[in-house]
Amino acid sequence: MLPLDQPYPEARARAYRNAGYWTGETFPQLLRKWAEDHPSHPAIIDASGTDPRVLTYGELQYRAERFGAGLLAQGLKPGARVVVQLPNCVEFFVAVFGLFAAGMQPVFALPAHRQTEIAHFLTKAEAEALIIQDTHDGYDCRVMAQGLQKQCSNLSHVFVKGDADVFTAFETVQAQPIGLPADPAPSSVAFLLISGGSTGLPKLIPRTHDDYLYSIRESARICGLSASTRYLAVLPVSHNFTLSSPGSFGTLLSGGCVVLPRSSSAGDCLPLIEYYRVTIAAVVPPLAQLWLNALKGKQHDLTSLRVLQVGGAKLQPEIAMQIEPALGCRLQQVFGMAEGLVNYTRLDDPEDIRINTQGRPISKADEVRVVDDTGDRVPVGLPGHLQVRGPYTICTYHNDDGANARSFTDDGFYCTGDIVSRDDMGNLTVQGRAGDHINRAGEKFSAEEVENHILALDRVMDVAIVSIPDASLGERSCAFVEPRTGVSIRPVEIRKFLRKREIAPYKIPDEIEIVSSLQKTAVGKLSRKDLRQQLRSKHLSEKA
Ligand code: J2J
Repeated sequence: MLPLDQPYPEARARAYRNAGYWTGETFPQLLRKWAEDHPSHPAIIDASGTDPRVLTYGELQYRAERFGAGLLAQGLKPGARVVVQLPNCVEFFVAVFGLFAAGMQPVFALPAHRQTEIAHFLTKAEAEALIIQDTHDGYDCRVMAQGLQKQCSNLSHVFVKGDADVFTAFETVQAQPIGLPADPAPSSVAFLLISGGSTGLPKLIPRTHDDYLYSIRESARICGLSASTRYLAVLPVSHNFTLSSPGSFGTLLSGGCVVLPRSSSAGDCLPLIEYYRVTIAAVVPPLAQLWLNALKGKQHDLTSLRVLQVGGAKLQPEIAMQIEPALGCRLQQVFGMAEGLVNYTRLDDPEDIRINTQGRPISKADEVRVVDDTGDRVPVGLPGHLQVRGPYTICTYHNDDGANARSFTDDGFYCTGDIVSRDDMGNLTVQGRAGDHINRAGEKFSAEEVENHILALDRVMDVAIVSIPDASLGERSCAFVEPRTGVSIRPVEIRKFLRKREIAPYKIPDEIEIVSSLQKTAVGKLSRKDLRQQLRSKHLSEKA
């Protein structure tokens, strides 16, 4: 098995330790400490089902360690990697902290992922186990797991929350917490996150206890978290934003309480804010807009809410402006990435900064540079490629030489793919993306990944996928499809084919245009990037 590693150069690692950024703590150790410090304080309120379930810190430790011991009793060994695909529920936290206690590494999949993506994660991570819910949003994850067992020879264990059918029921994975391994090294990899994907398939992001805990600790401080924090986890709990900015982990680290709603809708979330006196919530821009609309004419007591964080995609200033008056709380913009760097507008920043920028980095040790195409720095205020190196930004993806060669500079900076400008205070404003990736309401995927799926259709000669600005989603995707000579194909057939290929539904193109020739639809012989650019412009001018 390829070892999991995040090789920060020795000199930088030493500097981060000496500066007190990396404290040597680890997740399993912290869970024990939290449970000792405030055992009966609620850690999680799960309001996703019919009856709310409350888990105290003591119970979280108890259940997590028993679950971890249960995994060992099932024959899994410390060091095993386990893909976790659970919606927002108590079991997510039991599973993840249980895996930490058993010395195993979770791989965080999103609920929207389907068999194709999960197979890719299982294979790339060499994972032996999968933790799922029985069904989610009408999709039967057990059927997916059966397919995965045939597809991935390394998958030996499937644990199911709910009706387990032929698999092992999550609730039965329990044992006396004896024989749990010693705490891991703080510099070791705690888990793998999934990249949004700029080219090709999603990549695996190894994060260490040291680096992740630093980013969470500082995020919690920047966002003013304390033991009285009630954090509403609106977006999927396994996404980096919801985990760590400051997210559920930041809330637990502060002794606060995480509230889990049934869905992200205003109808589910606004009453929960009122009922549980939620103090902070995090959403993507399209959701902020939906909440604003839902608030019109409706009375909700949102006086407990201190901060609404908006991130994951660009928040337009016109929407940003409406948030504070409508919700009666502070707007905080968050521009982050699973690879590391997270920027926040600070709660006491002037209004102009809060509305018009995506904030500045967490740490003064974040080395941020904005460069032109040749790698030279651009002057303050001008747009350029964002590159970063620092105490919680990765130096490598797992098991992906191609991506590693593309994504890091010789001096170890991560090339984010974002085009930003920076003001003289260090605040960043996101101007766009250099690569061809689509950010659809905060859910990202690469054009190339979906193009490759469409190219698998016999009747397709060529295809290009582009992002189109969309009033409610931020961006939507449009596929230009060129059929082979003498055959025809209809958009509905392409959609059906893609659904059969078991990919996350948000990757299925919102629009499909059949064209006779891609190169003629654009003009001249073009690079892929320029072709996409021309198609996008043409589409926009036609619609206008
Ligand atoms: C514009 N683009 C943004 C923003 C992310 C906190 C918040 C978000 C993420 C996240 C995260 C943006 N304005 N405010 O991990 O900890 C786009 C950029 C970025 C990519 C990363 C966190 N916030 N983006 O969204 O790994 O293009 O992380 O490079 O999913 O989302 O996506 P992801």
